Amino acid sequence: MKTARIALFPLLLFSLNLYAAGSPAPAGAMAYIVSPAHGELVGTRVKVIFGLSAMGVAPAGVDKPNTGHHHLLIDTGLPDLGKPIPADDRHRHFGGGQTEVVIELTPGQHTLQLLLADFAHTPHSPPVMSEQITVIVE
Ligand SMILES: [Cu+2]
Repeated sequence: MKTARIALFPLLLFSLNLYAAGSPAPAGAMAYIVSPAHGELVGTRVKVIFGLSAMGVAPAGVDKPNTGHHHLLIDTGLPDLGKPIPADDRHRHFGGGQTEVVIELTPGQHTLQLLLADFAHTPHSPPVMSEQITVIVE
């Protein structure tokens, strides 16, 4: 009885871990912001162009290996990478497979970061994200 319990414990931990993490990402996968550039002076309407290498874009809900959809994090750090990304003004989902967006920003300094996630909006394992960049809105 005692042996069985000990043997089950790591198995349970392993399956919980699988459940929490998103779909696997291939080695070398990278998300990046094509535009604007880090430190760029921009207007209040900003076109953000999303870049992705070594993976493909697929709409949310489509469970296809090595794909995901973009999320733009605005003025916020990374969310919990083991859970679906929240959906609000600071965590914008592009579940249609979009690769660019025009956003409105107030004058001042803002941060932007891309985070790819799988069909269920959970970041990949390992996570595929861009650097966080800063833009200055005039
Ligand atoms: Cu999403």
